[in-house]
Amino acid sequence: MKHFCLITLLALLSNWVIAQNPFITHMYTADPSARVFNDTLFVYPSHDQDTATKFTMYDWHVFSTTDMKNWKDHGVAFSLDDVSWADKQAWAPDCIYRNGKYYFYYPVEHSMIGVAVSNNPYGYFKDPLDSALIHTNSAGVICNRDFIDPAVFIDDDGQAYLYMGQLVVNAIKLNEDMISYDGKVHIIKGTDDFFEAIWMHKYNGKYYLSYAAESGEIKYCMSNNPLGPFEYKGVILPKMNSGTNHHSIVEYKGQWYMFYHNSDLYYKNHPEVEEKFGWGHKGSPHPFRRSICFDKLYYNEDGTIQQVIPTK
Ligand code: FUB
Repeated sequence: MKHFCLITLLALLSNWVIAQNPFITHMYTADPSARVFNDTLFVYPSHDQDTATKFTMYDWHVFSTTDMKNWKDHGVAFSLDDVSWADKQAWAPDCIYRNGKYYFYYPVEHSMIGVAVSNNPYGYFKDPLDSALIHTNSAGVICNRDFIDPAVFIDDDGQAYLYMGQLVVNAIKLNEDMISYDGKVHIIKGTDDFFEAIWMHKYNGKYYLSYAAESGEIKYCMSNNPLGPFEYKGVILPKMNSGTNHHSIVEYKGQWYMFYHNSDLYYKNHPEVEEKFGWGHKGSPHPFRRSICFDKLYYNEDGTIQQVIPTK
């Protein structure tokens, strides 16, 4: 009995991780989408394998906190094992709540977006369609590149949008059921140097589209309309030491935060690998083991965003 209690206690403790940057250190995580559901902040990242030398990812964990210090790993929320129509590249996901259910949008095989549904924010999610929600061939749009990095947004009037893409920002209007759309793909204009990792949020009535630029920085633009056109505003996060840059922006308990990833943990765990170019430098190496971080984000009085300073 004593042993059982000690083992249970240790197992519970090992599920909780004390905050720091990176704030998840027992596994590699990337591409964090942060969401607030019922006063709890949830993070939906992708999961870099411990030995990865490519973006070979297979499943997604969910993490949560109520104090920005103690994080709970809820374990695998969804996995490619439960996707009948794809078997590789479980990349950057996102999740949203609507009408009593949680909708988990996930990209696979660098070209398709799926949706999985659960009654709670940490899964386990189930694929109701048994096929992609959208893929580059079904979209009927020529040359809008790959559908990756889905970012979901529900406007105040109840219309839900799903943004996705690499090199081109694509958006669809989701139907009320959140697992189908009206058949049209909108191409969003006004970004500068757009590469990938779209995030959409609204602040004081304005729409903010932020993204990873080809320069490696996170940049943003603003509009009065969720489908644009947008006006480019500037850089809000420097290039990281992780090859890729990917972020999300969320308000929690009155404070705005930016979540992002870097490869500090990988370099710490692998001192034999030289961090050749360091923080924010052009041409940094491209480790496929990344770790999620967060820092506070502030707006200026005119609604523009101040550049986030990454803390260690
Ligand atoms: O994690 C795989 C890919 O790397 C994501 O889809 C991109 O945004 C980049 O972070």
